[in-house]
Amino acid sequence: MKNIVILISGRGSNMEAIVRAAIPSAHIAAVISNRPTAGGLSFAAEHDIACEVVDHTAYGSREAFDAALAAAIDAHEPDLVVLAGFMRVLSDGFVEHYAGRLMNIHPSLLPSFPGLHTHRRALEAGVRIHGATVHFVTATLDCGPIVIQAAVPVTSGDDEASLAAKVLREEHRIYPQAVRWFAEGRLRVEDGRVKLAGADVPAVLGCVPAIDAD
Ligand code: NHR
Ligand code: GAR
Repeated sequence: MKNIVILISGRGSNMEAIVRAAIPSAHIAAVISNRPTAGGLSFAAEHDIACEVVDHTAYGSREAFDAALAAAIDAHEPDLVVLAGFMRVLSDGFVEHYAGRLMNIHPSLLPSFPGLHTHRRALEAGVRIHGATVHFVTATLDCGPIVIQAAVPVTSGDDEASLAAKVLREEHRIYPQAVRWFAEGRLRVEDGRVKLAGADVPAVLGCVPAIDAD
């Protein structure tokens, strides 16, 4: 059984998807938020998962916040720490401490659009394919080894909200899958790339033309 600690900042729908997946080899030991008002905390409490808040506004520096956050996390002896809509950039020391056991979901097809406001930037860039990426976290923001990605088409009627909704549906599919692979001990990182032990998942992807029917 692998102990998993999930970090959230808001709604927590990815955390909810991971909890609902009821992964046999994964125990969700705690949900920790940096915001006391995060909506996801009530879902976690209702499911009898230990909930904690480490409020970043109470700390004078990023390092002080990260040290308090790490202490709260380590009390649960995690095998894996999952960032699920967690919105604070983490210091190099924090990332180093959790090397190989810290995962994030990012709402774009990395390496495109690292950072914030990914759906708006994808629309501005005119990409025809957008999506989400689960990756291991390294010190360089949104640059760590990729575990799984899912793509969605961008269509002419899309705005930021519709695109975010399409991508979020895929996030809820791929994040539990990535956590399951980790919990089953099937992931390893070699030369900066993720290897999956056992059968590969079949991948099917169409192409999305530039001409949309209006
Ligand atoms: N930390 C490191 N070192 N490396 C990564 O890859 C990280 C990370 C921390 C969070 C998630 C990430 C995302 O998926 C993530 C990956 C927050 C920001 C940000 O700029 C950027 C990327 C991500 C999360 N946050 C602002 C900050 O000053 C605060 C924004 C807010 O509070 O709303 O930290 O996109
Ligand atoms: C998700 O789309 C996640 O990919 C994104 O925020 C949303 C959180 O939703 N993460 C980031 O933008 C990280 N900077 P959730 O709280 O319902 O899981």
